Amino acid sequence: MRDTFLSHVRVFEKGTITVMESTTTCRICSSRVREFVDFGEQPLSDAFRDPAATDEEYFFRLAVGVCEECTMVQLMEEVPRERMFHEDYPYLSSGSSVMRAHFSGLARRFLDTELTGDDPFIVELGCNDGIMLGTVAEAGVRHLGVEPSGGVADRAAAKGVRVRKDFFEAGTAASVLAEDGRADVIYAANTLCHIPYIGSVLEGVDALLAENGVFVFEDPYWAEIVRRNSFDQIYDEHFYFFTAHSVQAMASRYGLELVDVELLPVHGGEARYTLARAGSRPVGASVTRTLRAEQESRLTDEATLTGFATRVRAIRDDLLELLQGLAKEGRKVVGYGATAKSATVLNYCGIGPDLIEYIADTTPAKQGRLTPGSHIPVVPHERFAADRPDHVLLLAWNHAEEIMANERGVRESGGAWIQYVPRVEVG
Ligand code: DWN
Ligand code: SAH
Repeated sequence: MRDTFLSHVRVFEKGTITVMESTTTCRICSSRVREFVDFGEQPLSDAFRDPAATDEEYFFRLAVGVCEECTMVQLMEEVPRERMFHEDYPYLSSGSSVMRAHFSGLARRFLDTELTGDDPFIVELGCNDGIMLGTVAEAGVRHLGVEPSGGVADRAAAKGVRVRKDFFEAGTAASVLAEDGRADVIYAANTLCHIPYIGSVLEGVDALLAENGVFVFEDPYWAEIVRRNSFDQIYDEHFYFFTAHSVQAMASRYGLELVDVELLPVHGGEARYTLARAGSRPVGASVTRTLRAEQESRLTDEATLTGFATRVRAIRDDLLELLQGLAKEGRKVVGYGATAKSATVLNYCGIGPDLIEYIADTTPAKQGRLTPGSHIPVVPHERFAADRPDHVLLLAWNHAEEIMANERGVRESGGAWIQYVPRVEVG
């Protein structure tokens, strides 16, 4: 059996072998991290491959552990950030109308409640294509997006958003402070959980945040991942899986306090945390309520975590059995949504082009490419609309309502959707 506390993993890079040591101590508090689920060797989730490429793919060991002290759930191993976030990072936040409404609504809320002073200033980490800051820019309010992925940052700039192409960390915060002064709001959606060096981010927040400012971030909520068995939220880019407990413990190490928690329906269940300087704002009832609920559901107890790992293995077996059965019957099975999440499902279950003919996706940078590791062709939506597949594996299940409404044709032509969270279902 693998020694989970002192594990080493081999990473093959273009013919040379690099030995990387896997994380064994908590990135927040340096205590011991206990591993509870292992998805094996996985590729970079957003590294959609040119079919003509001949270089070897990068793999790392995807496993998750929990800190025995501060309860932060985190990956055992870190992928270097430049491998994931670069000029060609393909994910476009604005690809979903539900998400566009979600973020413009939040921008308007910030404008009405937090950005009301003389010359307010908001900073967003990971602004992507400007899905949130576009509304702030339209309102003429001072803002800055900090976004390391050049291509998506350019799209934000084209919407009139002021962007700095950079990773946010303590050094970036110091330079933003020198140029623009303190921020009334620092915001990050689906980004803070992507940053293993979170201590540097929180030091940066401490330096940059106005005295009565707020640091607001939203990310997949660990309680929902456990409840829905949504194990595919676990992939290279998602390094942390927050709870109110772990966020509260983390905040207090940097002079910050958790003052509000809001549960969100998007992306399969997220939580939005608001931090303020300790003592600067009243702590809302939502904090106590969420902490109590987390305690009652024993979110990070051994039994909960082993139960989760067991259910994940069962989903893998059921999904594989279903797809193999359909292949034997000669059914036409395709996928929908070449998500980052799908890398975990496809590679963990061993699903390739023999079981899924192609995956339809609206993102131009993914089309014509192969999915990382599993090498399933990604095709434009038009091909999917013209075909009449028997079954469609919904890999973007977090957008199920939106997609199924747009793609009524699947059922109307006698086809069926396959879902795998919270369990394998066809219908
Ligand atoms: O945290 C992250 C989230 C916010 O976005 C990033 N690490 C990466 C990315 O994760 P993902 O790729 O799993 O996100 P989505 O939003 O589930 O991706 C949806 C995919 O489906 C996109 O490639 C676009 C595509 N899509 C489509 O083809 N038709 C989406 C919709 C709504 C559609 O109608
Ligand atoms: N906020 C968007 C994008 C999420 S994808 C949304 O919710 O849809 C994660 C984004 O974080 C990517 O665009 C990536 O380039 C960016 N990112 C990764 N590390 C970062 C860092 N250290 N600072 C700022 N952005 C970062």
